[in-house]
Amino acid sequence: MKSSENFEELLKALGVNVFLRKIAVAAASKPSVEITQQGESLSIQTSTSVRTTHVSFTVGESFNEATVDGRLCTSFPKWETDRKITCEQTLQKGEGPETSWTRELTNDGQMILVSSRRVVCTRVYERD
Ligand code: RET
Ligand code: NA
Repeated sequence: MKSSENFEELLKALGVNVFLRKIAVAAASKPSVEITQQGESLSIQTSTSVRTTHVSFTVGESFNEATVDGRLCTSFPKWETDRKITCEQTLQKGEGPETSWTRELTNDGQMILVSSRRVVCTRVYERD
């Protein structure tokens, strides 16, 4: 990861308390992300010292994942352009904030992840 903006602010907007936020922010500063793609199907594993998530999905089909603050949600990924996926999330239980993410590959080989719930968190990754 090359840069990260507003990650803590996003967790705050999601209601994560300051103690857990500090732990999450420290861990999320050194993520390791492994993405594999076969056609319309992607597999994304994001690892940190305190939390590792793994999602597999096909663009155009809903799937289950967790929001940045760890709540189960149903996600619907679609192509916004041929290099960008937009994904809207709906919580599986209870009322909650509307969250979404986008992932985009730039022409110079970066991957830009944007996560939001009104607050917009932008994280830029480069290939290892
Ligand atoms: C939660 C809940 C409270 C406790 C902890 C958390 C940790 C979250 C982390 C998220 C990392 C996200 C990344 C995203 C993509 O770049 C779920 C907020 C410890 C570590 C790396
Ligand atoms: Na993020």
